[in-house]
Amino acid sequence: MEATSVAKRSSKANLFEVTPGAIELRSFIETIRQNQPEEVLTISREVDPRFEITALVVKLEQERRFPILIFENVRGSKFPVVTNVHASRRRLASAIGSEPRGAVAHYLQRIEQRMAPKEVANGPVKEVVLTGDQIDLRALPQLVHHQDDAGPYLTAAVTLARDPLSGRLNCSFNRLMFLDKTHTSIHLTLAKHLWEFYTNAEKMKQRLPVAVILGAHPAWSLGALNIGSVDEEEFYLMGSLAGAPMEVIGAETMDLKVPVRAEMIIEGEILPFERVDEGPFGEFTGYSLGSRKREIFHVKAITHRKDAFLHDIAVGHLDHLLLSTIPMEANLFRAVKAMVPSVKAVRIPAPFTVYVSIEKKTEGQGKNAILAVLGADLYMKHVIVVDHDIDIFNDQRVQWAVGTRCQADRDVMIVGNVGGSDLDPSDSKDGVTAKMGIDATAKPLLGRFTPRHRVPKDVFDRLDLKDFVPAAWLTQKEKKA
Ligand SMILES: Cc1cc2nc3c(=O)[nH]c(=O)nc-3n(C[C@H](O)[C@H](O)[C@H](O)COP(=O)(O)O)c2cc1C
Ligand SMILES: [Mn+2]
Repeated sequence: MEATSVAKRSSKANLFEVTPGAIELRSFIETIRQNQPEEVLTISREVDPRFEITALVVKLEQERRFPILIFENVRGSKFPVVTNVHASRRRLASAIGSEPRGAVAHYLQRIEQRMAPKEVANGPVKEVVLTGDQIDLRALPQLVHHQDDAGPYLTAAVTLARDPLSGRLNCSFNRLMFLDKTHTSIHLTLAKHLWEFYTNAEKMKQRLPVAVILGAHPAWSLGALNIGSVDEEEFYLMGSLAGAPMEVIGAETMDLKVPVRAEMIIEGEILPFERVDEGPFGEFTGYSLGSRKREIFHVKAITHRKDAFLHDIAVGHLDHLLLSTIPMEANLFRAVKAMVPSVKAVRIPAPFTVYVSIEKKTEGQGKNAILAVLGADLYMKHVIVVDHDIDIFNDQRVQWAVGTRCQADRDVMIVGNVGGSDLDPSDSKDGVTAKMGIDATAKPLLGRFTPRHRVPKDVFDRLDLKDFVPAAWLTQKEKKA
């Protein structure tokens, strides 16, 4: 395998044309390449978009390496492919100007303010404008990610749409399966915002115009994934998260303004009343699933940069999981804090699962935290709440708390027949699921719970191991460790 690390190139040899200081994905990658050259790997050898790109992500993952990957030569397409951009928490946090540990707090702080986009007269995403017969989606790299996938998919599609009733804007990620030159399917989770807009349009027998943004700066992607009220328009949080207004320009075929510094915009409409077989597809759950009749997206225009690349997300791998986790944790932290002001941390360790630590000050707050989580996120299914002395980044400590502070008949809440994710392989009811909360806080309060075993502090502080154990034994032990 001839893999050329861009680290070996001169620092002047930009991968793509970049505008210094511009908020755009390519400049973000270029900055990473200059500061941490080992985190950007350019592969010049031709790859088959069918499985090979994902296979290389998986092989690198097994070596515990998570670079941004740039595939210069993708069989069957003139567009290079960039993937794995979000596979490092440090990289993602840096996109919003944060350190990895403070990313959730920083995210919440930045989205407190909406930032209006700035309209500009022209920009790179309009360098090539394709309409009518010029449109051929098959010119794009046809990535098939996993073995049982129903076909090639776009996985880094950020959708922008307007509610035909309220006029509000929404952004989200939605997977698109290529169907033909001008059609894809689109996966709309039931009860999520784009589905809500779509059902409003369908009721009015209208098509729903959608602009698909490809090649989003990671701060925009984190903004698109913000979870909140349908009235919280993600479009106005993307600039806040990036720290500068998004530059936008009118779309060709619809009344929407799109980011000029994206790599590509696909404009189209979701058709009312029409459905097509979509899926199965290897998803964030780690399973291949989800074959259903789903909506159809009809493409009306494609605009892109002259030297555009196709942004892919290594679906079901770290690239995907880290990206969606930060906004979900931020939303849940905010939601729990509204009920339990002394919440300490929130972590999503596995699909549909969340750990929360709180400094419980009054009885019942463990269950308040559970209710807050289950009321604030469609996907979350299992919630474990622990006291603040438990490090929720350590699964073993969480299990210890469940084992020693929880009585199932008193502390476990189960609510059946609740809306959830239609991609949960354990349910057979297309997204209708059971939700469970485990209150593993000490009852009634940690301070009044059976004490932990401990040696008296004065004795502990007084003793020095060296006075009791031969020095040679101590060093020997250290060497082994
Ligand atoms: C890479 C990626 C792909 C996703 N694909 C879909 C999808 O196909 N359908 C969907 O409904 N949600 C998908 N999501 C999740 C939604 O984008 C996410 O729940 C979003 O917050 C929903 O927006 P809303 O709250 O405005 O409805 C995906 C998320 C990521 C990170
Ligand atoms: Mn929304």
